[in-house]
Amino acid sequence: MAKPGTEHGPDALREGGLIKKLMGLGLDVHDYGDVGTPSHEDDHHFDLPVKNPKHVATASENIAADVYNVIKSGRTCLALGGDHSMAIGSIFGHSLAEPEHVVVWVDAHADINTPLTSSSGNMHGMPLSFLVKELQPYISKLPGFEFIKPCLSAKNIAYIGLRDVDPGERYIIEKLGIQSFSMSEVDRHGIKDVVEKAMHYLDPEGVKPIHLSFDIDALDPSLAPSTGTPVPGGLSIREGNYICEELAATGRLTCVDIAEVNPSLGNERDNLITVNSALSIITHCFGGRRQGTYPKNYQIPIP
Ligand code: 6HN
Ligand code: MN
Ligand code: MN
Ligand code: MN
Repeated sequence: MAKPGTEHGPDALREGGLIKKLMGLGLDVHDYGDVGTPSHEDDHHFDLPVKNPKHVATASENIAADVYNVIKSGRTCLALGGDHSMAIGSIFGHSLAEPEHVVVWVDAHADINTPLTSSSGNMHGMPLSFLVKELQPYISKLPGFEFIKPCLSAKNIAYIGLRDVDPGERYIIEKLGIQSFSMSEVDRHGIKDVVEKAMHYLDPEGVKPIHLSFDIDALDPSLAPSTGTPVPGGLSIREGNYICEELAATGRLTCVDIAEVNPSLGNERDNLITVNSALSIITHCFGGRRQGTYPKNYQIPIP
C-alpha cells in the first residue's frame, strides 16, 4: 500500500491477453471481475505503525468470500493482486473450502512480519503472520481483523525464492521451523530438488490441496521490473515456470495468487516484460507445458 498502483495489476494482465491465453489451453474460464476493496477514513492504528488496516481487513473479507465460492463451485481459483496482503483473504477463503490445504509461498520476501516486527508498517509484508496459528500470541488486535481465524500451521508452509528477509522474520522462520528454500538453496540444490523437497515436506502422501502464492518479485527484476520491492538475484523464468508446471501436474493446485504486478512502476517496456512474465507463470499453473499442448479433440488435418 506504500506504493500505489498494484490495484491496476489485474487489468494489465487482462489487457495482456490473460483470458484468451487460458481459453487457448482448453479451459472453461470465468472472470468474476474485481473484488470490492473500499477504503476507510481515519484508517490507522492508535499506537501501531500499520498502514490502512481497515482497508486491508475489508478487502480480505471480500476476497475470502469470493475465493471460497469459486473453490466450492468446483473451479480452480486464480486470484490477481493487488499487493501481497491479498493473500490474507485468498488463503483464509481457501481454508474455509479446503481446511487441509498447504501453501507454497514463492517470493523474494517472507511476508511474515507481525505488526510489531515490521519496520515499514506495510501490510503486504505481514500477511502470513495473521494466518499462522503458532504466531497468534504475538499478533496485535487490528480493527476489522476479527473475522480471520488463523488457518495454517507452520508446517503447512514452504517458501521458495527468499532473498530479502527481515531479522524478525528470520527468527520466526527458525523458531517455528518453517520450511524455507531461499535462493541459496535454489543455487545449491537446483529447482527440481527444491520443488520435490518442498512438496514431500508439505504433503508426503500427495493428497492435500495446494495454494500457490506467487509474488512476481520472486522472479529476477530483469523479468519483473514493474513491482514495488524488486530484489536482484531472483528466479529465472525457467525456474518459475518449472515450479508451476510441477504443482499443476499434481492435479491438486486449487488456488493461485499472483501478487505485486504494479503497472504504475517503470516504463512501458518494463510493464510489458512484467505482464508477459506473469502470464507465463499463470499459464504454466493451468496446464501450459513447455513441451507443448493441444486441444482435447485435436486431429491432424487431412488434405
Ligand atoms: N512483499 N519485509 C519488508 C516489509 O516491509 O515488511 C518488505 C515486504 C515486501 C512485501 O513482497 O509482498
Ligand atoms: Mn469489475
Ligand atoms: Mn510478497
Ligand atoms: Mn515480495
